[in-house]
Amino acid sequence: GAPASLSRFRGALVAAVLGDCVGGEFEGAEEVPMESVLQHLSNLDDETKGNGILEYSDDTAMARCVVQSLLTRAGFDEQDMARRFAKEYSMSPGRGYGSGVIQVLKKLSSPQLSDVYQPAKDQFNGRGSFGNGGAMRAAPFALAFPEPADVKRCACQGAMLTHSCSLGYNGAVLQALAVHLSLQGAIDKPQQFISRLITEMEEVEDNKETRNDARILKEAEKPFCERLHRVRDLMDRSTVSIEEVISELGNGIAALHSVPTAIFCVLHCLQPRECLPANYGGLERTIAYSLALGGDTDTIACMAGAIAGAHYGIEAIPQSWIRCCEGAEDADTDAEWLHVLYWRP
Ligand code: 8NA
Ligand code: MG
Ligand code: MG
Repeated sequence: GAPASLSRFRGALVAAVLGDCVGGEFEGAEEVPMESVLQHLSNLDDETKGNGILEYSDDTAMARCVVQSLLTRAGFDEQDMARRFAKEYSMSPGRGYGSGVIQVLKKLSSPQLSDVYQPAKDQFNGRGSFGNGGAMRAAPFALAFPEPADVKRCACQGAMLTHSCSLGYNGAVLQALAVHLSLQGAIDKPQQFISRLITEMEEVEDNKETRNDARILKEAEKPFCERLHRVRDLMDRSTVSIEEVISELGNGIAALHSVPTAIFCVLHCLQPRECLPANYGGLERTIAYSLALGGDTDTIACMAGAIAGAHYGIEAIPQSWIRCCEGAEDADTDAEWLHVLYWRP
C-alpha cells in the first residue's frame, strides 16, 4: 500500500485489538506450545465452536481513551486524556490492569488533582513505573501526527500520565516510532528499519533521566538501544529458538522486556517459518508467534499487531478473527477518523 494509506491505519488499529483479545488466553503463561496457539486461533475460524466474543483488556481500553481524546481535542490534551483513563477504569475496573497503575488511575479521578502527572511520579517510591502500560497504548499517537517529532513528544507525555520512569515512557516512544515507520512502508527494508529505530532511540535516550534510571536498574547506558542491537543480531541469524528470543529480549511486563520483543516478532515473521502454518500470511504469523513466546502475551501481541497491521494493511486480517474480538469494529471506524486527523491540512 501507499505510505500512510487508510488500509495501513485500519490494519494498525484493528490488529492491535486482535492481539490483545486473542493474546488474553495465554497472558502470564510461562510456556505456550505452538500447538495450543494454533488450536486457539483455528477456533476463531470455526463459527460452530460458538466460543463467543473474546474480550479486550486494559491495553485496548486505554488505547481507546487515547484515540477518543486525540480525536475530540484534535491533538494531545493531557487533562482530557487523564480524565478519560480515570473514567474508563472506574466504569470497567476488571480489564486486567497492572497492580501498580490502579493507584494512579484512582488518583487521576480526584477533582482536587492539580497536576495530572503527579500520581504517576509517586509510583514505586518516586521512581515511577517501568511497565509496558504506556507502550501498549502508544500506537494511536503514530496515527494522529505525521511528524515524527510530534509522535515522539506526544507518545512520551501520554505515557507519563501513568509511567514516569524513563524505561516506561521511552518504551512508548519506541513503539510509536515503530508504528510511524511501518505506516510509511519502512519495513519493506527491515535492516534499514531497525537501523532507523536505533538512530532515533540514540537521541531519545541521550539524557540525564535515562542514564540515571538505567544506572539504578543496572541496565545498559541506553537500554532500548542495546535491546534493538540484540534484535538486529537475532534477525541476522538463520535459525533462532523461542527460548533464545525470551532470554535475549524477554517476554515480561516491563517495557524493556516487551517492546523490542514485539518489534522482533514482526521482523521475524516477514518470511514463512517452519513452526507456523504455510497458509498463514505475515500478519497471522506475527500474532501466532507473539503468543507462542508466553509471558505478557496480550500486550506483546497487541504491540506487534499494531506494527504488523500498519505494514500489511487491513486486507491481511482474517474476517473471522475480526468478528471474534470485542472492539475490533470500533477500531476500524476509529482508524478512519484518525486518518482524517493525520491528513488534515
Ligand atoms: P504497572 O504500572 O502496574 O506495572 C506493572 C508491574 O510492573 C507492577 O505491578 C510492578 O510489579 C512492576 N513494576 C513497574 N515499575 C516498577 C518499579 N519501578 N519498581 C518495581 N516494580 C515495578 O502496570 P502497566 O500498566 O505497566 O501494565 C503492565 C502489564 O501488566 C500489562 O501487560 C497489563 O496487561 C498488566 N498485566 C499483566 C499480567 C501478566 O501476567 N503478564 C497480568 C495482569 C495484568
Ligand atoms: Mg492487558
Ligand atoms: Mg498484558
